[in-house]
Amino acid sequence: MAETTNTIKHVASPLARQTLLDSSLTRPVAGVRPIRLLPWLQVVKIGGRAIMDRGAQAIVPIVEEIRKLLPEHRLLILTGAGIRARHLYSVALDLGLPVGSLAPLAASEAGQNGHILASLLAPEGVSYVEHPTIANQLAIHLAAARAVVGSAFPPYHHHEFPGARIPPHRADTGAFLVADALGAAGLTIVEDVDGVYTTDPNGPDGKQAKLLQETSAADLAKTTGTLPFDRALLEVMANARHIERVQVINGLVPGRLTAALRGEHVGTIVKTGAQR
Ligand code: GWN
Ligand code: ATP
Repeated sequence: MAETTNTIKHVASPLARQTLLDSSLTRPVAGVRPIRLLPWLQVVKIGGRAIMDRGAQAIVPIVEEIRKLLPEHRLLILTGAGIRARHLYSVALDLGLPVGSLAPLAASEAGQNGHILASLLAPEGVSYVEHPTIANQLAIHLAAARAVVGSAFPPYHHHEFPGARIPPHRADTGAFLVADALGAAGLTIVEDVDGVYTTDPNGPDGKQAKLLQETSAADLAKTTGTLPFDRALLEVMANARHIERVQVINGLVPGRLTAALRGEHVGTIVKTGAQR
């Protein structure tokens, strides 16, 4: 056999020879906190049903408020899907479509709301940016503009978890996932109620509903009632790496978003599992 000179450079890697399935082995390498990609970014999730579906009466004031906030903050504004997705779910479920088919259909409604919002902020240099742009080119867009708008839905598509027929990871979860992955300064969830209550304030027991000033993902996970955001968000919050708290606020009250972005406590603060 011909003699060969082996010139391959062996790069030492502590994970090269071991299984990725044993966390006690991977922890020394994978257990460190990831860097913050955009530590100055504020992420704002605008409710599809809570704000966008109400049309001009709710959208115009929030657009005015965002416009005034632009000199103070650099924003990733993400929109939820709203009522059109609810209609879509009922038609598609009636036809027997699987959750992986429903997820992108509902996501497209979140995108439509984003396009609407971005159009109104266009004079300020704000544009709608696509999912791949959020993934790879957010920094350049935010170097050119104070804010961009995108869809809050995560682009899971046919990779959506099959545990339920309605996609469990919707706009609130998508907004949190991207905020935490970017190591953003904060996430504010804009609803049509003052925050998280002990029970749905618009439900049959609404009179007994009490506003929670502060709570945690761990405490909410022990409850079984409804929440003003996706329940799957609690599980994602438990494993957060950067975002330590999320504030849920009422976007129908002028000034609440401005105050929340200035760090004031004007809604419900939900603590996550992320530690300093
Ligand atoms: O279409 O409004 O992005 O930003 O989940 O995928 O269903 O897509 O399947 O860049 O990739 O409808 O076309 O649509 O909302 O998601 O986008 O206009 O491949 O800019 O083409 O990850 O916007 O859209 O719906 O967000 O949430 O072309 Mo839309 Mo959404 Mo646009 Mo996006 Mo999905 Mo793309 Mo995507 Mo699809
Ligand atoms: P999307 O962005 O997905 O379209 P959204 O966030 O705009 O949706 P909903 O998903 O309807 O809107 O969530 C807000 C609603 O949640 C409130 O109007 C309220 O009636 C309801 N809700 C249910 N349970 C609670 C709770 N425990 N506390 C506060 N609100 C609750």
